[in-house]
Amino acid sequence: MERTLVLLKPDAVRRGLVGQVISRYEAKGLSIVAMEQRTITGEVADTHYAEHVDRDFYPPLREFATSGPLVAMVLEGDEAINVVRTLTGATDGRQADPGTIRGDLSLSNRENLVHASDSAESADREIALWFPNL
Ligand code: 3AN
Repeated sequence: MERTLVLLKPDAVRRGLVGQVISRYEAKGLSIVAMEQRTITGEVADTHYAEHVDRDFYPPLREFATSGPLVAMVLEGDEAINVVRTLTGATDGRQADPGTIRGDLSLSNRENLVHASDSAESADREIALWFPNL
């Protein structure tokens, strides 16, 4: 069993897609271990996106990530990290494959609905950041 961190970003909450996105992960067989809606500060965004803080695209991403409530969750299942990345689809919703969450529901590379840990190391770091009591 593996655990991964998923964020349903502020666009998912604003667009009323939280239930639909969670349903896809649940239907796949993943379990929700923890889940909470939060509005984050810029400092939390900087820690979460530590590897991107110096990139050109980071200031608008920071603005977006802090623009309203998001839903953070930990999902668990066999090969959960890769399974969730595959269900989520490529970063740019315009290029993501149909059938994926981003491919079906996003037309943007910033407002792409979901964040999902990209490796075991990222999952450990991100779960500790978002849910330190797990
Ligand atoms: P992913 O979320 O698919 O792992 P990362 O980690 O490369 O993608 O990027 C983190 C976030 O940064 C993306 N979810 C997206 O919101 C934003 N992002 C990445 N690349 C760009 C870009 N070229 N322009 C705008 N936003 C971007």
